Amino acid sequence: MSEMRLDVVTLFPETIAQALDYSIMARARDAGVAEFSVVNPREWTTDRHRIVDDAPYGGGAGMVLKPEPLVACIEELLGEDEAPVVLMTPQGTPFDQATAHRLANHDRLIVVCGHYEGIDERVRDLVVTDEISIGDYVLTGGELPALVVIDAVVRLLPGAVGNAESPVTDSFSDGLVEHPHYTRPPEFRGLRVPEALTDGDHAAVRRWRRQQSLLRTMRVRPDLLGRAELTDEDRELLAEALDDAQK
Ligand code: JDK
Repeated sequence: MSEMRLDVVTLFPETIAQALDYSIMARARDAGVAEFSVVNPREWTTDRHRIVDDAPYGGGAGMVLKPEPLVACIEELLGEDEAPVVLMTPQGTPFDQATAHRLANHDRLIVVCGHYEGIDERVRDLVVTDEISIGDYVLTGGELPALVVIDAVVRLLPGAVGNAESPVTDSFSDGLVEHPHYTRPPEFRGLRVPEALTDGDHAAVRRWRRQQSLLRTMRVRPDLLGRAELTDEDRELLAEALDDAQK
């Protein structure tokens, strides 16, 4: 089990460094599961004014990140190693749990944040291996998306605090959203915990959870239900629930 090395390339290193100093990232670092470094491509500029951006060729609003400092920075980080170089961008492939698993299988990862209107296309051509979007909305930069990806990847690493068993039973690992959760008290403001969970019948608990998971997925994520591989029991549980709802 080897420690994963994660490098984050950003013009705003304090944002990333602060976030890395708490939650799962800090605990992973303390546990020797992951090692983080945050680098600023401005350090790789060679001009007196340390300029990282410029106006877009062809005109238009906003600034574009120049290729030289970014490529020099990423190439120095890589050295002779091979590692995914992930660019955060609204134009990327939608991030999902399967991508998190794939990235977690590498022993190194370089995440490039970007800012302004984007980066010079030649950075993509030369060093970027993956382009990832965390969703169809536009943020001001790649820093928050990078933290989302890093959090999702790091918690999958062997020895990461809290990953003892959860990744296997995680929502999405079977393509459905999770069933509802309850803890004490048995009644709160007139709302009772479902009897199936308190009767001590383990088979009933399992069936109830599966049924709730299927119902919820149908309600909030019909796209997932369409892709999920349902068993005959799943179909029966769903039919039964829909039947009950009719009454
Ligand atoms: C990295 C810069 C800000 C980029 C122009 C025009 C329609 C927007 C602002 N999932 C997700 N959301 N946002 C990001 C992300 C934004 C970033 C950067 C990631 C670096 N920005 C930005 C592009 C535009 N573009 C067409 C979409 C505006 C990732």
